[in-house]
Amino acid sequence: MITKILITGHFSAGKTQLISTLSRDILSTEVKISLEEEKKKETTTVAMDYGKIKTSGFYVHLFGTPGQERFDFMLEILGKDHDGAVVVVDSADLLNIKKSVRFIDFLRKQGKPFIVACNKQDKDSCMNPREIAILLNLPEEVVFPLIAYDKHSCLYIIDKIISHISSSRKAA
Ligand SMILES: Nc1nc2c(ncn2[C@@H]2O[C@H](COP(=O)(O)OP(=O)(O)O)[C@@H](O)[C@H]2O)c(=O)[nH]1
Ligand SMILES: [Mg+2]
Repeated sequence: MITKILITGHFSAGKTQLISTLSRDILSTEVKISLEEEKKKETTTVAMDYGKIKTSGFYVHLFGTPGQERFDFMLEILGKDHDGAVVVVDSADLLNIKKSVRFIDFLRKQGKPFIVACNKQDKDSCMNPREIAILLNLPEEVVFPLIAYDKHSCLYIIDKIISHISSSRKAA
């Protein structure tokens, strides 16, 4: 069984990091960015990230979107016919968490299963998944911790979205 998973969320949440930690053969469209954004990092995704992994018998295709509103046309394109999505948030950045609401709204409209991955849990200043679930008004069952630098942590997130997809299909 082949599964297509959308990796989305606001700029600098860690979407590209998640895909590149999981997949050795990542296709990425990173370019140098604007002066304002450069305060956060040097490059950004302008079209998409793509990676493929095999886990628990599934081939999983990961499609990462850009995070800024000016690239929303890519979200519309990549957001078509996926099986489920992971919204990555920067748990150490309240504004980033709040900006993830528009991705959640987008996914809700599509009626597809999604989870939230609370990235950068290695940072002292981060909020925990429970706090983030409350802030985003989501059930705790769909909000999970992530350290995108760590492969096991990334695989845990993929396991969670796959089981969420499976249970949504059973319920349908
Ligand atoms: N401390 C910490 N930094 C992270 C983690 N994941 C990503 N980053 C950093 O956060 C920044 C944004 O990551 P990136 O994957 O480019 O974000 P994207 O815009 O969502 O694709 C980069 O500087 C990463 O090195 C993490 O788990 N912990
Ligand atoms: Mg990126």
